[in-house]
Amino acid sequence: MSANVQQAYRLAAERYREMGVDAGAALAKLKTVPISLHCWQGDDVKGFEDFGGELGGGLAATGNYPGAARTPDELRADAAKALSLIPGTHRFNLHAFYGEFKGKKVDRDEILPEHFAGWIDWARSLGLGLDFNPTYFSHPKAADNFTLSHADRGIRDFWIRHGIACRRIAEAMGRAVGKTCITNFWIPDGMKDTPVDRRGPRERLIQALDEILAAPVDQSCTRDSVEGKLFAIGIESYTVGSHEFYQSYSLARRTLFTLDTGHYHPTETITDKISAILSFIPEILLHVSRGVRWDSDHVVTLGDDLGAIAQELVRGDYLGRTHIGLDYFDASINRVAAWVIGVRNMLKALLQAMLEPIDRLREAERSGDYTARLALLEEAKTLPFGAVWDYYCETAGVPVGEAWLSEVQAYERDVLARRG
Ligand code: RNT
Ligand code: ZN
Repeated sequence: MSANVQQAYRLAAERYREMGVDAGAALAKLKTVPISLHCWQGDDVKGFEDFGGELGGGLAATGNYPGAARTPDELRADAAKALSLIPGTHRFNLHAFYGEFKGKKVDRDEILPEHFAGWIDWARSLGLGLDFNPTYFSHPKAADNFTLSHADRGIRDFWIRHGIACRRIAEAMGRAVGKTCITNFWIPDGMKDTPVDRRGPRERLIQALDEILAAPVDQSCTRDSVEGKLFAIGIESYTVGSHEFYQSYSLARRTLFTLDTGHYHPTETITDKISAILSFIPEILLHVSRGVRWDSDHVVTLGDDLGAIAQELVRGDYLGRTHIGLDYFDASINRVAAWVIGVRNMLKALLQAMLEPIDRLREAERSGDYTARLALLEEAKTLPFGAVWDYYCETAGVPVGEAWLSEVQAYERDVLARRG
């Protein structure tokens, strides 16, 4: 272990002790928090269906950085590289169209656990939990941006069968890896221009979801979550599965509820929603993303928005009830780096929150001393958090500071650059 890292940590821990904070306890806690790494950053949300068309559902991955994964083996290798540069034990989040179909046309309503056997073996070999997402976009039957709420019964039924197939796969995944797999439902359904019937699609969506959830699965292996959204490109005026729709649905049907940080008005953050929702819904799923001007899904950076989310989770003692996943796709930079930067930032934000002088802050607030609360919050920002983070990386056996970048650069040279 580097003497500098160790010495800096010793001094930092001392400084934190003066503030009433136990740095060692924070690190022990951080170690227990898994982040779900989203498969779709590795290939710009393309998936592995051989009949897959363009990225649909109003999603857009922009940029043409070379080296995107083209096969499941490449995606696994890239993700494993990223995970080797991130401290802790994490999870991997798959979309249904990332199955291994071996050149066969297996339609979305025909997918089976066997198409994910390669992923399950890989996850087991790395000790990863798995999460899952039905894919309701990039498909001819989703071309008009209606799926589960489609007016056509046949199309609706097709997507209902897809949802059921996905829950069975998630169940198999959860059972095989021994960690509950969260199945996240997001559908693109909505309209470019103002509809005259907002009610019909919502009623159909409720019915379709109810039919999907009626299929029995072992809840210890998989749990369901529903993700609301404000709008997408080409779906600007009406989203059937809005925030209010799914918040109500999850409360009524006892599913989890997914908050994606990019799915609100540009100045609206999810910080205040966490404690409000967790007052009534037992567990939430986060899609941590970064919208720049719109739901642009930029790589997550360590800023105020991320910090505030982490603080809410830590201060409210919500980590045990929150599944943290990332959701962005930047095709303009090295995709392995995009993963590493985002997960390391999520962990840094959590660590920073765990290192807050929370007892003193609470005491200041309780006694009405808001001057001290503000002063302490601001002083806490310059406490030597970086030394604690470096020490955590070093003890976890991953690169300290920017040292991970040269590993990604070497991987780009030796592996990514050789892809056609
Ligand atoms: C779309 C949702 C959804 C997707 C992924 C690919 O706006 O955020 O979660 O990003 O399922
Ligand atoms: Zn999302």
